Amino acid sequence: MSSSKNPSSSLHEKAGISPPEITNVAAINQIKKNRRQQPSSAELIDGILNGNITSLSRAITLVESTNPEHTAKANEVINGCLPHANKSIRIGITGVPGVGKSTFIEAFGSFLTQLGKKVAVLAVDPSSSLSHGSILGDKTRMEELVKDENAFIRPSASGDTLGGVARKTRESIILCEAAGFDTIIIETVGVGQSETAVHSMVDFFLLLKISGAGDELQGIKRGIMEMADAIVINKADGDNIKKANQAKLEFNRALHLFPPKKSNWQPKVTTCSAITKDGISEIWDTISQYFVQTNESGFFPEKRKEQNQFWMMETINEQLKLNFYNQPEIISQLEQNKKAVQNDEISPFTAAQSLLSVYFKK
Ligand SMILES: Nc1nc2c(ncn2[C@@H]2O[C@H](COP(=O)(O)OP(=O)(O)OP(=O)(O)O)[C@@H](O)[C@H]2O)c(=O)[nH]1
Ligand SMILES: [Mg+2]
Repeated sequence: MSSSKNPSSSLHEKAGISPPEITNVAAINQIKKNRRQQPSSAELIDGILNGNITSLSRAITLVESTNPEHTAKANEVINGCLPHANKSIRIGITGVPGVGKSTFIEAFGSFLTQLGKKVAVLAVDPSSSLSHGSILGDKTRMEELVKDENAFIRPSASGDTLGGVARKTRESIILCEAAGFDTIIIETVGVGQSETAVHSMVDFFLLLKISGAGDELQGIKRGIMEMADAIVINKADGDNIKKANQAKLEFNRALHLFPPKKSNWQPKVTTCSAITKDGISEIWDTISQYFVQTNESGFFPEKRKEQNQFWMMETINEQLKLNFYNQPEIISQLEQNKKAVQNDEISPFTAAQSLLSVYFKK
């Protein structure tokens, strides 16, 4: 019996029956043509520098790809775009789910495009591989902005590690800037370390809040308060206005207790409504003020230089870690060593050392 010879294959052909000819020549030619149509990196760079959105999207797809060939091409495109990037303001926006980030970005982004700005919206959300991209998920909340030809919205790269997602977003920032976007908004959910990652890739960090029952400062992480350049109390409309103003007072009082920032910028607290659009223009005034003040003091360009160095080191750390954990020898010995540590058979230090020496002897 032929199936016993090769039980794993389901592609047995009976002798005497010739395989079907591939007849759809037109389809094959189309596939070949499409392959040829993949633009070269020079073409992509050219397209991006001319503000072509298709080129921009294609380049971001390359950045997000895990295929080494794509990564190499993405690197060429990024290097070609780098001299044309940097002329922008990068704004990070964070806040817990439901605070109104998407609605706010719709209102704020539309306000900016009406001022003649070109706005790109990106996201860092390592959990979005589950929800298929938080921004994409609620593109309906950004109906106006999605249609706006001066806005570009890209959902979060579906993610492996936070480091991976953050790197992809940072590279996408460069591409967006080279394509002429002068205001970059990076959204993140208030989960885990993603806020710290976003903070280290933006110039201005905005924390969205809503007023609660007078216990505004409860449960808010000190680290996030320290990172914020502005705290905006959203949903200040209808019956909520009074409570929002009280929250504003409370946050202001709390912020004054923090030591001065390295930027010498005194964080501002404002209220707004992403629905009525009250307070939206004041937020832009605050950000513009920050831009002027930190450029005059030299802090703005200095911070970007520091961030570049930070991301260089992060990339090295990330790659080293990946390389270590992907070695077959490490994979096969790691679990064993973990168990031995758990059972007190070996000290954590010795266990780590033995794995590291396996790695370094390679
Ligand atoms: N009254 C009022 N409602 C608002 C305002 N902004 C947002 N909302 C409502 O709050 C709800 C959540 O808004 P989203 O914009 O989806 O909030 P989000 O922070 O993006 O939420 P996630 O994407 O889940 O993290 C929606 O029902 C909005 O209509 C506002 O300024 N005033
Ligand atoms: Mg949202």
